[in-house]
Amino acid sequence: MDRRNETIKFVHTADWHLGLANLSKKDDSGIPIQYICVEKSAGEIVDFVHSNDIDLVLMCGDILHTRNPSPTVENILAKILHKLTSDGAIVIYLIGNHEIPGWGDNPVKIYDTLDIPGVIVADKVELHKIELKNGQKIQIGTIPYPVDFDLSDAISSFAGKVERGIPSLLMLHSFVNGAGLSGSDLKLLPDEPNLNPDEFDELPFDYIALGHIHRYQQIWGKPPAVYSGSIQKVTFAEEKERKGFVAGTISNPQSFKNEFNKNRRMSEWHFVPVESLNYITLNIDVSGENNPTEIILQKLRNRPVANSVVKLKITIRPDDPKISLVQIKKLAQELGIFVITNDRNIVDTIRGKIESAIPTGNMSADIEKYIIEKMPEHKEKIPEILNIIELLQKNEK
Ligand SMILES: [Mn+2]
Repeated sequence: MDRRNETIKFVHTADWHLGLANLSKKDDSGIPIQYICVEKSAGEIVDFVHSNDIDLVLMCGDILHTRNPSPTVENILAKILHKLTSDGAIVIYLIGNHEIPGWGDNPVKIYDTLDIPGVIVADKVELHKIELKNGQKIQIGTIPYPVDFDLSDAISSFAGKVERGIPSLLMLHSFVNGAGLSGSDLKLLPDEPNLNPDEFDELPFDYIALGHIHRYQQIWGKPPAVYSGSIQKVTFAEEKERKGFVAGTISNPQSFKNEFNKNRRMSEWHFVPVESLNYITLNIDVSGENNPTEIILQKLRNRPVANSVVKLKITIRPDDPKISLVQIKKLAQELGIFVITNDRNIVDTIRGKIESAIPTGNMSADIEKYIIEKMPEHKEKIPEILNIIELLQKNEK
């Protein structure tokens, strides 16, 4: 069937950070659990691409977490790209800051070298003219993360090149001022390359696909400029966020028989959520309780926390009975919780609470306790220090 005048269907995704493993949990074969989570979310995108007959997949950068991925990570990506393109969809893979090599080639350059059908690697400012599986033509401007060029210059370079009358998209990996950050974007540097959203105003594109910020949002209206956000939560700061991708269409103006927007095609899009690893913080106050471990176990049993990373924030007093981490970990395993933060954090959380417990009001006793816990190497100086405190207190009176 000739679909040249029909709607172009696209999927827009970014910031998979495949290869990030900041949790210690691994599967039985030793693969970090987060690789598997990304692969699962990507699998949802693959299913969507196949069941909706998608023409084009826009991957807007930082799909890989590092510029030198392990063979396992490379192979997971290869499997996904193979599936994405197996029904004729074209994938454009834009290079984000995490994929820029210090020297030499980027980690997906091999797809270019091997001329893998359906995969286009976009590692420079360029206008790609592409024919899609049904014969439709599309122009795609690509702006990778700006290391050695100016963003505004890159954007304005397309002005004279984009042909009116052919659908056009822009892909960009960078920070746009005013974007709402995701909990995992909080480490962005203040001197991050950026541009103002009004620089998009009236650009000759039907849709601007953005990557870099991990939160789904529209940042400009004419043409629409949208961040798809990331597909997996990676921090507790993202507890309440939704992760997913964007699915959209660009309609040929011929299918609009009215005067509306004659010069511009009509683009529509919506957010498609995917399943993400959950991050959950449980605040549990066991101060003054006789059996704090049982209270914590009960709280865990009562919450639907499977497929989650759970952080326990426990409030406990120094004289309360000790908490059994062994029992907590055993239950966590039974419940299918991936990790209870990492070992050290939970110990620190508990110990931290003990250390910062309300002072007794007896300065000498508090200082003695502090030195024993925090500065054991100065333990033998305690009598001397306490003497000085006593003298000072006397002088005060
Ligand atoms: Mn990025």
